[in-house]
Amino acid sequence: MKTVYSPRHFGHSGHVELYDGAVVPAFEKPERAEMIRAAIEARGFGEIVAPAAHGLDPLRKVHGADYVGFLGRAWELWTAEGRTNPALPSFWKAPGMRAIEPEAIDGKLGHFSFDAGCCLVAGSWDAIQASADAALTGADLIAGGARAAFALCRPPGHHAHAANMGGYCYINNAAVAAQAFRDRGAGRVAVLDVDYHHGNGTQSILYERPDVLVCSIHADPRLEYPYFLGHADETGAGAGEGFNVNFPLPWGTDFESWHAALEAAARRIGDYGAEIVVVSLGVDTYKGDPISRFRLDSPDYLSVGARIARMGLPTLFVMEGGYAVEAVGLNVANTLEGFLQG
Ligand code: SP5
Ligand code: ZN
Repeated sequence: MKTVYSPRHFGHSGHVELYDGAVVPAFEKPERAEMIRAAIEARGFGEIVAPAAHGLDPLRKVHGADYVGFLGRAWELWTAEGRTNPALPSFWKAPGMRAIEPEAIDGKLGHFSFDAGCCLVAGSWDAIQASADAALTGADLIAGGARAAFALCRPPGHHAHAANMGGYCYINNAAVAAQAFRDRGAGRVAVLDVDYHHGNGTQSILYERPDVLVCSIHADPRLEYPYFLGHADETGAGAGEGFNVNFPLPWGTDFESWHAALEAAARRIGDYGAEIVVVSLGVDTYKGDPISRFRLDSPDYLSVGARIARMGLPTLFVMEGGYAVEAVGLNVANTLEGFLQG
């Protein structure tokens, strides 16, 4: 299995988030991707290739053109006012206020975000584009006949909505890849999101579509981020009714309970008749994750990968979360090894 990786992710460094009432260095940091790359190299899974540039058109198929334009210009607009801090949003519209894009960058930052978990620094946009290109290059490999590919995306994507960044995510790499598969002729695509957090962006983008089934296993939004989406009764809308499946689980969930949800999701994807699966691979389900509360252990990820393999589908792994830096490489590599042996 090839891995698609770019060192351009390092451009997204020195960024911050609002956490426990303080502005702190983001848990989503460059060392994560480097630990994963090192673990993949050490296991010898296959070649590590650079992403090919796909331009912005594939991004604009799932995101608003105004939002993509904002991401491209935000740092320039922010620094034009003499600032050197990361461009972190802190003003949002409430229901009843008007969704008119402000001219001032401080207003734009709030208009195009839903939390203070995403900021932009000088190299963020370049890293964001490289991350999306990694997912698209992974999709190319599978379209070219590979059984599987691993897009080592950083920054991650599954929280990003069509026109809002949040939760460390800017461009929804999984949705971009799913759309790319559709555009290349796949009839039915599934997204399986195993990150600890609900894939609110992916769900939102694909909610009214029957051509992409979205299944997400995550901490219950009554308890956990992103709080405002990810309940079990969210099953899709319009033509997409029945094509969104959420598996919210309580804090403290162990591997046995978590795996039962994976089994149900895998069966649903099989029943759907998916031709390809995009796996939003977060390993923040790990017991040692600093911001999460599930209890999977490193060997469990071998079983996760093996169950994904048993779906028997061409599989694109897209990297999402996982913040226990010392274990993130091991946990991702175990997932991929379980898949390759499964
Ligand atoms: C891609 C991804 O995994 N994004 C996750 C973003 C999570 N941001 C909010 C985390 C909130 C953690 N709350 C812990 C409070 C106890 N100190
Ligand atoms: Zn997560």
